Amino acid sequence: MFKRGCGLEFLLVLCGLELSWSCPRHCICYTAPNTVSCQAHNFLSVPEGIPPDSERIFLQNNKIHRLLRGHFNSNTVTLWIYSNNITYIEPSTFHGFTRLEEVDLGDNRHLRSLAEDTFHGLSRLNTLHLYQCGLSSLPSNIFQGLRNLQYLYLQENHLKYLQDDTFTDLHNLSHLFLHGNRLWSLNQNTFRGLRALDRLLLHQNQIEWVDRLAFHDLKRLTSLFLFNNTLIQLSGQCLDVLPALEYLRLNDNPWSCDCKALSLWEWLKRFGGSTSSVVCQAPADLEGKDLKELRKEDFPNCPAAVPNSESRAQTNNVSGTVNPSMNHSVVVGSGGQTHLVHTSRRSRNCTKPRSRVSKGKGDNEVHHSKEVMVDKEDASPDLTEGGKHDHTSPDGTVTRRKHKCTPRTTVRPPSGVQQANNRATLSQSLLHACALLVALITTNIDFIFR
Ligand SMILES: *[C@@H]1O[C@H](CO)[C@@H](O)[C@H](O)[C@H]1NC(C)=O
Ligand SMILES: *[C@@H]1O[C@H](CO)[C@@H](O)[C@H](O)[C@H]1NC(C)=O
Ligand SMILES: *[C@@H]1O[C@H](CO)[C@@H](O)[C@H](O)[C@H]1NC(C)=O
Ligand SMILES: *[C@@H]1O[C@H](CO)[C@@H](O)[C@H](O)[C@H]1NC(C)=O
Ligand SMILES: *[C@@H]1O[C@H](CO)[C@@H](O)[C@H](O)[C@H]1NC(C)=O
Ligand SMILES: CC(=O)N[C@H]1CO[C@H](CO)[C@@H](O)[C@@H]1O
Repeated sequence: MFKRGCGLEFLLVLCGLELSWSCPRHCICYTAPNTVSCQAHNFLSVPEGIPPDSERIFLQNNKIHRLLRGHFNSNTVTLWIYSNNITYIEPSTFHGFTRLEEVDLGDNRHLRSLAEDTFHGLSRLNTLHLYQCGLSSLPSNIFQGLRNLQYLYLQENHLKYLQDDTFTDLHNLSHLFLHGNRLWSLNQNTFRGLRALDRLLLHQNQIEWVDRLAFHDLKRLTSLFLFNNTLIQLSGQCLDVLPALEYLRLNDNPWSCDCKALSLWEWLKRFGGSTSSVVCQAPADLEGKDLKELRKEDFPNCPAAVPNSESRAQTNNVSGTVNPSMNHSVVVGSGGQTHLVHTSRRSRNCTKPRSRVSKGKGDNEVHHSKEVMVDKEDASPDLTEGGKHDHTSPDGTVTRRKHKCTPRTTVRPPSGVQQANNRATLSQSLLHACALLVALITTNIDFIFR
């Protein structure tokens, strides 16, 4: 009798575990790891009844409007909620979520702004997707304390300006995607602290201003994309501080190949990695030529070498002694917009404000049609995680898989879905098997114990 009771209880517990695992309506839940999958079901809000022990929550491709405290549980490790219509995230939504590793909030175009402390305390956060969120600015401490963050996706927002030290705590950051924004300047401390950064994508912005020290902490940077900006000039000294650089894209900028281009020309001669074309837009006699193909004779009457020692001294000095109350002067940008520029900073730029060049406006068209092909190539580089090792062939040429970098509006197949369906049917058949077994045992019990 004892034996019989024990066996039954065991079976019931086994079956009961599967039964009691609640799951929100229209969602699929499964275990190992505990997952709730509610994607693409026109949810207008986060469904109720998400089991508190859920580790992975998939809510992408719905129409969710708001994220509030209490919607999720601090056991969450992975949260995908991209391609919804989130307009508001309560600042405390993720507070105390110390297990959270990946958050995908991308493609929520009406989000527009985030509170400074939204991500505070997420010490395990590894990947943060904020692409296509309509962000026009970032609060200054928004990434504070995210020491484990490796992938930060901020592309295709409306960012005009990045405050100094925005990324300063991100000592582990490997990928920073900022392309397709409206950035026009990179300052001395814009990227301070990014000592592990491997890829910095800044293409398709309006960058015309790069501080000479803008890249000074990026000792491990291998890829720098600056194509399709409004750069007229970039001093070789800006790039000298990048010892690990392998891939540089500078095409589709209105380069001026006068004496100011000499230091870049010299840098390109020394550089052993892969570069794009650098097509000159000015002066008239060099228009359409690639800076890389020019010879020394193409820079007649230019002051001998780059004033390297002079600028380095200046550099060292400036980095320690920036006067915050310095003079301002107004620089009128190409689009007629005015920018405030610190006068003292001008002496250590790597670039030249666009307004300084008086000619070459009409040359834009020629330049564009010439470079369109290159740009198309560059528009979809293979730069996703793990791409690092498969986009360089032994001879050093770069091969690219197309569309790897396009935003995930068409979604990666959530790794759980297939499994989810299998699991659902599996647990059902398991339930049937259990019922059958229990029935069998109870009906034949006398026979068994006879
Ligand atoms: C998304 O939200 C915004 C702001 O509330 C609204 O104007 C827009 O119509 C919504 N879009 C969809 C597709 O629901
Ligand atoms: C940074 O990344 C490495 C692995 O790349 C990891 O071992 C380390 O724990 C991470 N976090 C910090 C704070 O360095
Ligand atoms: C350059 O970027 C802008 C957006 O900043 C885009 O509209 C334009 O098509 C791009 N130009 C090329 C040649 O790709
Ligand atoms: C810094 O600049 C001052 C003059 O402004 C100069 O006397 C000094 O030698 C400079 N220091 C360095 C390290 O270049
Ligand atoms: C600003 O510049 C002007 C002219 O260059 C100068 O006379 C003035 O002293 C400067 N002001 C400050 C605060 O540096
Ligand atoms: C080093 C360098 O290129 N400095 C330039 C910064 O910009 C000003 C004009 O705004 C130039 O005169 C400097 O030569």
